Amino acid sequence: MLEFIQLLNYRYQAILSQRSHDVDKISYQQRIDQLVLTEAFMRRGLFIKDTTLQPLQVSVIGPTQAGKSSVVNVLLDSNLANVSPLAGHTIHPQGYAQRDNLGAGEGLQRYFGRFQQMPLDQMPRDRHDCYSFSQVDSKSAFLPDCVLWDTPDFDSIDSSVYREGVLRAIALADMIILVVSKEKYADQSVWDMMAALEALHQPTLICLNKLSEGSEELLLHSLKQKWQAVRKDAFPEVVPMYYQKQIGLPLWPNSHKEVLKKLSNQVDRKKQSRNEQALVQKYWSEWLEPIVSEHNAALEWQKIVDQSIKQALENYQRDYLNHPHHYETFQHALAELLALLEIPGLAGFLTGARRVLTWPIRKVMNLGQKRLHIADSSQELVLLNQIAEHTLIQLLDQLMDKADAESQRLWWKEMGSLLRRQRQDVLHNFTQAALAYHLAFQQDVEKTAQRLYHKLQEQPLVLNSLRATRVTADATAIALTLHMGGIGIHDLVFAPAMLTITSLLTESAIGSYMHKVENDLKQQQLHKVKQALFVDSMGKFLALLPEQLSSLNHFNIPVAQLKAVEQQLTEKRHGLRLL
Ligand SMILES: Nc1nc2c(ncn2[C@@H]2O[C@H](COP(=O)(O)OP(=O)(O)OP(=O)(O)O)[C@@H](O)[C@H]2O)c(=O)[nH]1
Ligand SMILES: [Mg+2]
Repeated sequence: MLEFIQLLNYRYQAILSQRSHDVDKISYQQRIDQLVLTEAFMRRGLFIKDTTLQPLQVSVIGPTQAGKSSVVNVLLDSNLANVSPLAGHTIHPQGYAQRDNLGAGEGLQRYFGRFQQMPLDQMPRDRHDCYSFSQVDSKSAFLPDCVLWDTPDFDSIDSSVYREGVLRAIALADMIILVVSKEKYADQSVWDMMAALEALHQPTLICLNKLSEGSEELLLHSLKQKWQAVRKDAFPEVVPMYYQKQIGLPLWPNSHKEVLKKLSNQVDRKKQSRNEQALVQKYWSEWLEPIVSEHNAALEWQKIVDQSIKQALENYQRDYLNHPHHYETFQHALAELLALLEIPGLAGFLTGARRVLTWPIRKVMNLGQKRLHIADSSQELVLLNQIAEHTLIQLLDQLMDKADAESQRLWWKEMGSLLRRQRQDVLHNFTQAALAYHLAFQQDVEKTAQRLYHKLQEQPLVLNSLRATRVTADATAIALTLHMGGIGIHDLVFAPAMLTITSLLTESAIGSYMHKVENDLKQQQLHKVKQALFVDSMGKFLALLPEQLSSLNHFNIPVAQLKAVEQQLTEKRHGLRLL
């Protein structure tokens, strides 16, 4: 699951950077934030599992200039956190562990991943992928044993560049201290953030900073309303803070000395994996919305492909198998039959050729060459290639229509250019597959001839009358010429002698058997053409086309992968940590 969240995050970021013109930037950015937060929260799951003696992690968060760094200094009784009147002063997560917490930094680097740990006094202002971790000498009167994190703001103009650091520092926390000032507490960014954090179930305290005498009660009331508008959990305790001009720091009131220690009793790390699962479920359908749209487009594409293939096969039947003039395969089988019959009168017609040929003819024919020659002159192959070309043209037209009219325009547009680019290759592969089918099918043709031959042998009358006619000898000569490459199959079909033989057989006692054999042959042919050419060759290529879409512009997450992850989400009731 963690890997899948990372993958989603990468894809969202890539797509946002490539296609900021045609996606809803704001919602994409929100989802990226949710993904970063969720990923970090899951990493926290690993962090607290690996290091069971981890001290509490407490993060001080809030809008810029609310006084976060000042509150950190007050709590630690130090001046380590840099305070400045310039907005966006703190730009890195900065952790402070109290003296007794030796080893408190253990596992932090793993948690922060690509963020680099740096000494506090060397934090670079031009890099945002770092954090610091320091030990503080003093022991706080207000804090339980913990690592206290000062964090960057999440609302200033520049905050988007260091937002990931903020989210990581937030997701790490067992407890949150939200610092707001009277100027900032009502900002939308504060309440958007607090709404997003509800699913993390972190016990929270609010510091209401920069208070002036007399404003406290009114602000408290308003603050509570704001909280209740975005969160269902109880309104947290609020620490009112007034400024101490002499020391330049706000004062933590003595009345609230124990508040953080008390709050730490509410921390329950055992609920971590359940909370992770709930967090993922909360956003799941929102994150997957564009992925599901891609899947729907792919399904629609598959329907279009299936329909085109169905149409192509109908054309093949209409223009070849069932076409009275074009269909030649069965005639070819008849020609093979005549060769099998070895008509005695043939010798006279083949005087020259007989000397060259050693009878029976089947033994001397170079089968491979014969087959190639037959394929060369095949009307069927010409027609199949035409149908393939026509099918691709129609598919391209449909892709263009979709790119003009539907949602997922870019998806359809890119599918169109992918297919256009590869059209020649598809056709080439189709032609090769058609040739291979055609050559292999000669075996079926020969088997058909055998079937007829055996039938004829059961019918000596028909056989004898066949042998007795001169026209049979003519037809056989033509059939042999076909074998020798002297004529093409199409000429054979129209040769008068062949036509006569065909009608002779059709009208004979084996006429209905002939029909049956012809129909069987057509069925086999249809089946093989469908499977080898339109399903295995063209169909497979077209079905896999969406997978070739660029992962920079599209999510390209296969349905099966999504299904597997979704199953994890519903099945693992004990949480995601195991995944
Ligand atoms: N008047 C008044 N000023 C305060 C108070 N607390 C902090 N300040 C001043 O407000 C300014 C900002 O304080 P910081 O603690 O740096 O605020 P921050 O939230 O860390 O700000 P960023 O790191 O920039 O996001 C500083 O000049 C502080 O001296 C307060 O309670 N009252
Ligand atoms: Mg600061």
